[in-house]
Amino acid sequence: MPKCYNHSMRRSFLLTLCLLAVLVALSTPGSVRAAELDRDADGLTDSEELTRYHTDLWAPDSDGDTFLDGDEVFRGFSPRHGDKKLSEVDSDVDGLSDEMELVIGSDLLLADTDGDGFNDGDEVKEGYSPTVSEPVRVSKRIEITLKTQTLAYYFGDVKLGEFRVSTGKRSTPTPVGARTVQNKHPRAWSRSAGLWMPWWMSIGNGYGIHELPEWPGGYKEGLNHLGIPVSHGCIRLGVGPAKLLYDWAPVGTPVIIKKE
Ligand SMILES: [Ca+2]
Ligand SMILES: [Ca+2]
Ligand SMILES: [Ca+2]
Ligand SMILES: [Ca+2]
Repeated sequence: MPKCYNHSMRRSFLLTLCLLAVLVALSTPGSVRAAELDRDADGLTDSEELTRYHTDLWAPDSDGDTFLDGDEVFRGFSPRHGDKKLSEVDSDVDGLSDEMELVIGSDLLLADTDGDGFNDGDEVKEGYSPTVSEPVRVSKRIEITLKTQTLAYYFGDVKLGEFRVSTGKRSTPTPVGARTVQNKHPRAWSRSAGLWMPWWMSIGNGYGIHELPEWPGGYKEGLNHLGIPVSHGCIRLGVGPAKLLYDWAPVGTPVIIKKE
């Protein structure tokens, strides 16, 4: 009799242990699973939809343009604004595009992410972190790689973007080295070359970064020259990127020119 009693006690004890194990297994990794859950199967996890993209975690196509939220993000389009690109929309009108906010880590729908009284866009423009309420400085810099004919610009360690450029041809090469933006002019005239240089940023010794040049007769250097070193030594940028960089980089911004 006591033997039987012990046996049933042991069995219920083992059953309780099993039940506990199942409960622990369901609760602890459950929070991890919830973070990775993609309940509308659109390629974005629930937590990404809630905290990063501010999309509908129950609707795979939040803006109803027939494209899935995840596909839109993957291809650089906004999942909240029809056929607009992330770089073309500024959801919270704080001066930073949705694309920039995602790269920097600030909130798409909060104009003042860190709640310090300064808008995200103003903080980035002035060189402060928009995600830390203390006045933390973040350095800006421009890097040009001659071999790849590319220009990248950075906010701290974060690469904000990269553009194709045209640097100096073999007979008039762009010198490698570390420089700074020394002065700026929206439309500078080159007396030596006889051409206009829109969105001019001088980096010293007559060299500069500017938009594809324009001749007095109205001819503008073609976009097809970007990616090929054909300039007199300056760094030429396309229409769009030139003004973007001009507005973004204050006088004093370091400019690093590397061979490769
Ligand atoms: Ca989802
Ligand atoms: Ca969509
Ligand atoms: Ca914004
Ligand atoms: Ca702020």
